[in-house]
Amino acid sequence: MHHALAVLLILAPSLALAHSELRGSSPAEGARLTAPPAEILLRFNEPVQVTFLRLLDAAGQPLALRRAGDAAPRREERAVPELPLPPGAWHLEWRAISADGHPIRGTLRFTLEAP
Ligand SMILES: [Cu+2]
Repeated sequence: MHHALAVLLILAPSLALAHSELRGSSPAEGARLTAPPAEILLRFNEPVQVTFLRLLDAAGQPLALRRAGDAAPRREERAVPELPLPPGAWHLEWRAISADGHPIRGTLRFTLEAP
């Protein structure tokens, strides 16, 4: 096989099937909130299967989250904190299966200011 064609055939699938991406969230990355969020929303560019969500305070202590949906792939994943968040720095760790079947992950950081 011609060498340039072989290279094209190897590269083409990975170009066509890019990983899904986080496109937005609520709270937004780096947000400074004055009231506890009623829910946390992750918005992706295409449906993904979220496999792991963990909300941690500045000391690394988790606060329980209730997932809003079932385990089906979705473009928007919602979770509700089971208690109102105390003020401080928070981060949400997430993992998902991208629409192309690959694992993706990220961390969303926001701060809840003291009243
Ligand atoms: Cu991928």
